[in-house]
Amino acid sequence: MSLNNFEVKSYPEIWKALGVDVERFEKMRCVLGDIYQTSYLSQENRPNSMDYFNWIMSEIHGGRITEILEYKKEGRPVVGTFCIFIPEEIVIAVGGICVGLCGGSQGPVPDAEKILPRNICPLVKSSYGFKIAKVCPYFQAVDFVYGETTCDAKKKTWELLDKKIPTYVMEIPQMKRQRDLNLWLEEVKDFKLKIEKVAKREISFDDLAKAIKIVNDKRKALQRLNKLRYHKPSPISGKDVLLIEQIAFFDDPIRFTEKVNRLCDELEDRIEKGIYVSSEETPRVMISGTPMAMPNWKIHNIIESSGAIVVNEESCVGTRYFKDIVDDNSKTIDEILQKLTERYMKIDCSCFTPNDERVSQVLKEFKDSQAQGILHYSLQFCHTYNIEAVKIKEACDKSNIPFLSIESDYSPEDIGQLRTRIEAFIEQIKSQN
Ligand code: BJ8
Repeated sequence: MSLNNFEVKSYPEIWKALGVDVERFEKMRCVLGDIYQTSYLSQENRPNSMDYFNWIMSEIHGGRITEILEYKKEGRPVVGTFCIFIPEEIVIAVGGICVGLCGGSQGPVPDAEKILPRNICPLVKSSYGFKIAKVCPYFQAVDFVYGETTCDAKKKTWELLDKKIPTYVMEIPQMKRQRDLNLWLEEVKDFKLKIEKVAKREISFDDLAKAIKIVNDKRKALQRLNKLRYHKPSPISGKDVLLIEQIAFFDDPIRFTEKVNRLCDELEDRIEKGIYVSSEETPRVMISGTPMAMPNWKIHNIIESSGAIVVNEESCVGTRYFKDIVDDNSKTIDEILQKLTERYMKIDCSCFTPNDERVSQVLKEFKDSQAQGILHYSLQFCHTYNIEAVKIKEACDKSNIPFLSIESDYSPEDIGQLRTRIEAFIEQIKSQN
């Protein structure tokens, strides 16, 4: 796709039927198209298989929405989520669709700030703002949403969101003792009952086993992609991998897996032929911290336009989403639910205390990705990640790993200041290697 012919396509009729504020959304669509064009299509030497993901972006507000509306007509539930703790396998098991609704854009934040306090996480404000301003076709298309009790900003916002769209909440334990695992298993079972009730059908052993395979395959494809980008020099940019990790939250899982695997085949071929997007000398940065929901490409844009490359995202839009798969060796539905629960309890979100496994995981991924420095990214006012950055820094200091901690929101105001700090960090990496 060339630099000049990209646009996020317009579907005013569909949006109108969904109750979207069409006039305002039309402007947001154009802005997204422009940002995508300058951030993504200006990259040189992209793999050809990125064409599929360009196409997904051009159809992000139409093609996928049309598919989702078709599923709805067939009575398949469409569930909006905000956290990788919501077990999508159970939604897929009833033939439903899971759509990640985390907001990554500044656009609707002022709408949210008319109601919510200003000093809370931008992800929560953006997500809530999208709903109250009616500027997200996905939010308008879902039947209901499932929140969770991970952080205070989210769990209290669900109470307000429930007035706009039915909002159910899963209780996520804050520790990982046996009694917490028991509680989580009960929550997973309740989630299954709720989804069955909405879909008006029971989930069989085969349904769940099939869904687990679909999601395991998706996570395995993402693992494969991540392993390939770890190659030094990298055959694909960090920005492109971030985009794919973001698309994983709303694309059809089977098609997505096939396209990611096709891209991986191409990357293997590139590595064999010595085709890369960076050189041996390009500084390699790993990002660790809070999720970057689409279109939050700010940090990647700065790093990759400053002569470095991002080689890993230790994040929920990143490895935390796909590093673990469900053990598929079960004989009964109870056993599957137990294994599913165990898999989800491996998520090392900073909402847990203690959460020392995350520190080890960060160090492991740093080594695996052949990174040369860690940039800890925390969304503004995310207390748990901000505080946990202290422990990550201690571990980096001990191992002599260049470390930079950044706290930012979605506004473009801090870009200049961030660029100065990131460029200095890249210089530090260069001087230490
Ligand atoms: S498992 S990281 S997706 S909760 S909203 S905690 S950034 S203050 S997103 Fe998350 Fe699930 Fe954990 Fe992952 Fe902080 Fe903002 Fe809260 Fe956030």
